[in-house]
Amino acid sequence: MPEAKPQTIYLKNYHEPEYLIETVDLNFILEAEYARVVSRLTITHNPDNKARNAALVLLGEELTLISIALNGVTLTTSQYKLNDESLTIADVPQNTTFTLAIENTINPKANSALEGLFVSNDMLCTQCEAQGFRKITYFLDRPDVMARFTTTLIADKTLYPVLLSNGNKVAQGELIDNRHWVTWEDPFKKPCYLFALVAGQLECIEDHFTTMSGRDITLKIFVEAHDIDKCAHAMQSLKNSMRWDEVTYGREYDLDLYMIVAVGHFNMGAMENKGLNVFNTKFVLARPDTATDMDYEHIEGVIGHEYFHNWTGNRITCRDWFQLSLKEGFTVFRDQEFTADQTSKAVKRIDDVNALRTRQFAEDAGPLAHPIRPEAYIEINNFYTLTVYEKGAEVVRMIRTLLGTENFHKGADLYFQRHDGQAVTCEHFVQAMEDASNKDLSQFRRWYSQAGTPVVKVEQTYDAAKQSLTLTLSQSIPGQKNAAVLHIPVKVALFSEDGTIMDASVVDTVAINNELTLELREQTQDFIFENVPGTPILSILRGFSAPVKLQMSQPLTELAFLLRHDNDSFNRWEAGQKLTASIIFELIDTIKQGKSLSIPEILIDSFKAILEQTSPDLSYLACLLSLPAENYLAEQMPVVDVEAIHHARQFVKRSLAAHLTEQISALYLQNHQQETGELNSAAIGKRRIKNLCLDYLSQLNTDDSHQLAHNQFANAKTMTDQIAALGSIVNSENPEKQACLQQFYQQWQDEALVIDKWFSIQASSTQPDTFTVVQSLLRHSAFDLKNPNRVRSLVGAFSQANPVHYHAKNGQGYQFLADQVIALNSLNPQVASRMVSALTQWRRFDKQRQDLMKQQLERIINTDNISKDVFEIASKSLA
Ligand code: TYR
Repeated sequence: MPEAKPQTIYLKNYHEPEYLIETVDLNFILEAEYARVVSRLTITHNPDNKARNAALVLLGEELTLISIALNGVTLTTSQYKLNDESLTIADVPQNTTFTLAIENTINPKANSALEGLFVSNDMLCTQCEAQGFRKITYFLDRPDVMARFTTTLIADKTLYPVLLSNGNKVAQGELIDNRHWVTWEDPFKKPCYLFALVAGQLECIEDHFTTMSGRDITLKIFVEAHDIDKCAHAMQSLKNSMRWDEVTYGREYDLDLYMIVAVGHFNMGAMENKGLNVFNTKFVLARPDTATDMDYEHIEGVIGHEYFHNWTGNRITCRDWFQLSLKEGFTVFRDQEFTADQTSKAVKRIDDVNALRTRQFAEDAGPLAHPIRPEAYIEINNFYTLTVYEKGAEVVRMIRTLLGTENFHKGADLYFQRHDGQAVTCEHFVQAMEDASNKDLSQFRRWYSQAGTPVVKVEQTYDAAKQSLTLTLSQSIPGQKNAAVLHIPVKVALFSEDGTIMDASVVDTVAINNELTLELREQTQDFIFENVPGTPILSILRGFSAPVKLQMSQPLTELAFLLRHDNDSFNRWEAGQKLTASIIFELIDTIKQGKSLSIPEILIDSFKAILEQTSPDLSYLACLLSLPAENYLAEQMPVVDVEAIHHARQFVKRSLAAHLTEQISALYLQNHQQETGELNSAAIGKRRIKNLCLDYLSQLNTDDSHQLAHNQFANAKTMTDQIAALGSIVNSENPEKQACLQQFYQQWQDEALVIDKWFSIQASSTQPDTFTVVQSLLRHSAFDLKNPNRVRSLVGAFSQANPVHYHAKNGQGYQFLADQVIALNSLNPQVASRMVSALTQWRRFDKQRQDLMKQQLERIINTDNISKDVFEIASKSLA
């Protein structure tokens, strides 16, 4: 247990700040093991807060205080109170602005939590969201206190030739003793979580962007010297993002300089600090031979995400951390649409829904379920969740669906116009959408306060005499007491047997190209379709129009029909997923009865038809040919049977490969022959489908399939091809396995991000020796518990992407994970608590596994000095 019982913070207790900070003048003397901070604040009593004479409470953690002066007069120790979390000054002026000068020191090198000021390789950098600024100096560390920052950095010229902070560089100079200084000024008010500084030996690439109003912006990407040849894609992505936000949302960049710095040690993906984004190297560095096509796509997506935050997050920020989805949900929605426009809309939607359904749905059904606007937290870092981000984005998407694109953009414009420069709430966002469109969103607002994934049950009755179809939709949220009745947009189309769409209508419902958006607002509601000439085949929840689970029975023949004919790219894919999933579930039953397995013709025929099809979007065809993930299948079982899922799914994969070897091989060759290593979407599509074919073929474990994988590995022009081949080799009985792994390591030992792949491919292997391999990788000289990317690539991959081995019956996987969590707890609580997530779903498993997982959770909770982060996740999951 932690020493004092961790406190819970509630949304209902929000109150306005008593004091406001107008300006912040920061002065840093930087060394790796010792940084001195002088902070001069101008402070006023907040006129909006009626309480007078409140003490001034500044938050600060892990700081060594040297001195405080109020209006130039040094305070004696009796004039303030200091504890582990705050500095309180009881008596401060109420009617005038006053200044406070605080001097303190910190030790960046000792900071393995990577929050506040820390060291990555040899550079110094900061991470302040959510509450890291208080580890730099004493402050009103809350997002509704917005101030203007000026920052001066002083450091050794040789060790730290580059000194960066937010805004514009306004002055610089040299000092004696080989030191230099730079002053940065950020003209925009911002909350302290958007503060950043970076100091180090960095190289940069530079480019320019002309904004829609003709302003010239300098763009710079800073990296360590040996990475300078891997920045071009990030730069292009930044320019694409800037243009896209102008064209799509009419938003222009506001400073003259935009900087991105890539750091090797980072807890999350990236951070949108004003004018100075700090990125995990994973989302910046790319060269065709070191990064996969997916890496390229993710880099563009994350660069876009952080860039879009400049308006949705920085210019307009959150009033308090409960409103996190205000900036993150909206910004994820924006980056999803950006990527969709840059790549394939169909594939992007499928990838996003896949991620949502396998991971967010599990979170929303488990002990840590929370609404996209949570009501309570112990540690806010635990609420950077899939729910706040991904479900938050789905909620924004539903608003667009309900309002229509045009009204949605009017709403966005109104939101920007009303709230620029403010710290606001989710309610302000919905209000702007409502005001701009006149659409009543009162019931829709419940999505912000209701946790859990709704189940929508679908029943249909066709009346041939009346030529009408009655669709009965009912909603419920399993596991949530007194669940609210939500306002759910359900897009529907009806198909005739000949594959054409029917021209049916529903009263008061607009149809666009014969697609209707039904608005489900009741617990149970009938929708009557008129003008339905024959029994229709229903395509429902098109485009995944709401984050819900559908409950309906649809015969395999109808699913196969939709897989052939649906003109909604999402639902066409979805039909294939449902078809395959129901076959896998039947096989699971067969396994349990101990009978022998066989694969139905309908699946082989459907796959054969897709394999023989041509399409300009090969990435999409690859999605159609992909089986549902094990985690997604697990989501749908009352008691997860990891082994049966794995075996049934593998059986399907192997059988398809065996029955369709000829077609799959042909498709492979056809798309492999002219591999040029290009990065356009046609070339990416070819690689995606080709590597899927390779994966199928390697299930056959024949000499031919081994040879094919090995050839691709040895001659690969891109990392996409090399790692796909290595994956196939590692997951089969390929005799070249050890040699390839060794060769890959030799080839890439100096590229940290590639070595991460080397770890994770082994950690997620389904081969029988995986656990032993994982244990030995933990002792590998390249493994480092202090590097979050490395931890995720080994511990994360094993516990989150390797269900069969992680859930081994004897509990060794759970124990392994708990050991790592306990070791990480004192080094990096944020990463430790993320790793606990693989234990939180224990209720989903059989009794024996439940007990083993609970034991490990209890062991974790009883660790000495358990962090708030880990304590909150572990204790809530046992409650
Ligand atoms: N705001 C960041 C984003 O773009 C996420 C983030 C949060 C990054 C906390 C770091 C961190 O410590 O999503």
